[in-house]
Amino acid sequence: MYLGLDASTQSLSAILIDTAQGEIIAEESVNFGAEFPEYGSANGFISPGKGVVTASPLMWLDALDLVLQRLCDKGLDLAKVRAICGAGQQHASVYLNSRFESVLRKLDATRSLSEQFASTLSRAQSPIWMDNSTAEECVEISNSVYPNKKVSELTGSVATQRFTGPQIRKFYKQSPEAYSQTTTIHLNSSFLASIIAGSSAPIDFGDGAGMNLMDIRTNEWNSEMLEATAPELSNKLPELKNSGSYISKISGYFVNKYGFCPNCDALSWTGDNPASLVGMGAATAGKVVISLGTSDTLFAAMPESKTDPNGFGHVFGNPIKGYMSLICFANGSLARESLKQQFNLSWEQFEELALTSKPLGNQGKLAVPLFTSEITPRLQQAGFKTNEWDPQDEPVATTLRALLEGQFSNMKLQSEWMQLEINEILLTGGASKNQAIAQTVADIFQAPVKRLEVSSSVGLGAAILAARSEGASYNTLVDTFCAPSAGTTLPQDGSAIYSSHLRDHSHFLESLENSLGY
Ligand code: ADP
Ligand code: XUL
Repeated sequence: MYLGLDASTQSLSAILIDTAQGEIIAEESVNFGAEFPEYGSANGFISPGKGVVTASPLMWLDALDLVLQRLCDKGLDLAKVRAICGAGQQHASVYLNSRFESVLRKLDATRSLSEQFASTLSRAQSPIWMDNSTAEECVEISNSVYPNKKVSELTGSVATQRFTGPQIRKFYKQSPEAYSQTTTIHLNSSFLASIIAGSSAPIDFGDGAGMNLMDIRTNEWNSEMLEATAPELSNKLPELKNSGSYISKISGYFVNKYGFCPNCDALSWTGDNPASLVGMGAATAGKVVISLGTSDTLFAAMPESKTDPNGFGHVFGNPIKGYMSLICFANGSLARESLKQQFNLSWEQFEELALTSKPLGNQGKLAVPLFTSEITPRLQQAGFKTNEWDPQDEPVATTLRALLEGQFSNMKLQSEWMQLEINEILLTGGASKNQAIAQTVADIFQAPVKRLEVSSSVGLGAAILAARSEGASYNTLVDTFCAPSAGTTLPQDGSAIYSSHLRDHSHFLESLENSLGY
């Protein structure tokens, strides 16, 4: 058996696969907001203002303990797990002091992880991918080292607010003493991999590319980018390695507490999007994935690195081979939830209303959700922006359709630089089961939409990387675990409407960029 862990924005999930039987043995999930109200993070994070968005790494550790406990409570024999891999929300960084390594080596199975690691943090909260408080640092970095075009060619992205380099620079400027007490900076993924291994883990090329610090051509830290970011940074970063690399045998903590075998391998983790690429069976070129988790993302394998001339898209390492291209939208599930709450709807009612609201194209009533500042394109927070119509004068269904058409028209327009030939779309993430959402994706992209049976393609991708570490072939694992679920394919509708709709949406976005761009 192989264990894949998915440490996402709102939850930590586990999936156990049996490659001999070709079966998924168990899926289990712990929601941060519901299980740990003491952290005050209903959706997995806190946002105290000024674009700052953080989460407690101790909350992630409590969730790790709880999800493993739940697997044990189900009667699963974790001694059969041969290797563990995982994936974390990208860009989130964890700041650790000199006690970290010694606590890692001497973990006590009678105490919780959070209790033991509390004293190892040199920064109590981790900035996460939703943070956009580093505009100044992005400008400083690109001014002092290379112009943004070169930063993008070198690191895969222009200097980007949520990326770890600008976040580290802000921490160094605001809290120089705490920065100097920081001996190691991990990502969410490499931090949790370290805990499982009981020793400091590497950062992989998938997640490393989300930092504005790694040279995507050589997969090494770039010394100029490091120097432009903060002093002594090269001493504080772990080494870089491929995802799913062997770190060590599992820490004794997990053997004693949850019954893992001491021979179980602890592997290096990756980011949630690179893992999802693997778990959707899309790590080889030709398939396009749209993931609707807390963030909405669109990504695809890319044999050669090609960067976004507009500066919104990213290139990350692909855990199987080569690269992946990605665009990420901040007004994803949380924007849909916002309207769902405002109109007091269940997801079933949301689905029904959005599905029945015809005609496609919403008779020209367009919308761009800006409940939080958008990153693709860069637009300031401004609520639900419409092209001169008032949602109060319209049925709820019209507003829901405007929201969904707005989200996916923007996604289609922003994906053009990737020059993808889209013959079908693989849809995943919490919102992918919603028929109205899936149908809107099919219509706007004018391609059929397929979905997988598993709820977490991220966890499945991690479990596949774990199985691969013992020699299983990726193609065989994909054939076994990643077949689209029968009966879930949705064909597209409305081709004539959507070409003119996209043109109108593009003009609307341009007008918003003139007034709200940052
Ligand atoms: P993450 O991995 O980022 O934590 P998930 O992939 O678990 O996120 O997706 C969580 C999101 O899925 C929630 O924010 C919720 O808005 C959305 N969601 C769950 N069920 C539905 C549904 N039936 N329709 C639309 N959205 C849904
Ligand atoms: C990708 C991004 C998000 C996070 C959280 O660049 O910021 O998709 O990985 O899911």
